Parts: sequence; C-alpha cells; structure tokens
Amino acid sequence: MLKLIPLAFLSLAACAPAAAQQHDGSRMLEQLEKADTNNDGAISKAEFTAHRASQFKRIDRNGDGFITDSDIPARLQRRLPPEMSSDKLQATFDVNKDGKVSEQEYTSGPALMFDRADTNGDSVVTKQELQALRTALANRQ
Ligand SMILES: [Ca+2]
Ligand SMILES: [Ca+2]
Ligand SMILES: [Ca+2]
Repeated sequence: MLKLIPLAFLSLAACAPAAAQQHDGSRMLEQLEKADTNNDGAISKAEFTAHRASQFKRIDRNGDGFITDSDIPARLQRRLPPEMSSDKLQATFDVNKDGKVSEQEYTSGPALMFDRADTNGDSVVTKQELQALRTALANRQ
C-alpha cells in the first residue's frame, strides 16, 4: 500500500498544468494508456474518468472521500518538487476552495493530457491520436 502512494501521487500531479510544462510527457502518456481498460487501443472519456476514480481511491488513504494534506505523508511532501505540492494540487482541483479535493472534483478536474491527445475533440483518444502525441513529445525532448 505504501509503495503505491508515490506512484499514484505522481500521476495525480502529472495532470496538473505546471507539470504539463515539464519534460515528463512520457509518464503522462503512460497514464493515459493505462486508462484503456478494455484494451481496444483507444481511450474514451469514460475510461479516463474511471481511471481517475481508481487513482483517487488510492490517494485517499484514510478513505474519507477527500484528498487532504493528511493523505500525503510529510516525508513524501518534502521530496516532491513544488509543482507537485498539495497546495498546487488543491489550486488545480479544489474547485469549491474548501481545502479538500473531493472525488467529484478530481475525476472531473482538468484533463490536460487527454484534451491535448484528443485533437479532433470527439472525447475519444484513438490509437492514431495517441501515436501523434507520442511523436510530438519525442520531438520536443
Ligand atoms: Ca478503451
Ligand atoms: Ca473541494
Ligand atoms: Ca479523438
């Protein structure tokens, strides 16, 4: 369980705008590919949302339905770059500004990588769209 937290946390942060500016696009791409639960090579918005919901459950360690500071161990927080801090996550996902990120806020929060990959805007990232993004990211690095 403890081992899962940093991973889940990194993938959460990878969805934040600041992280999108960084050169770890391949990790974000990986997250996107993992969301393809029916393995048809395409990721629908529904699959993406479901993937986020399962991430949320892993990050919300005390299971109270909210991501708060206490869900991220202080030991881990100190090692994380500033753009992955809980402040930053809350700035991105805490829409009603109550200091907690609810499951609803997280699953319907900004989906930068998905939106970027879905170039024709039909809410499905196809294999071709995924490949195009992979190429674009590789060229940038
Ligand atoms: Ca799929
Ligand atoms: Ca909130
Ligand atoms: Ca599309």
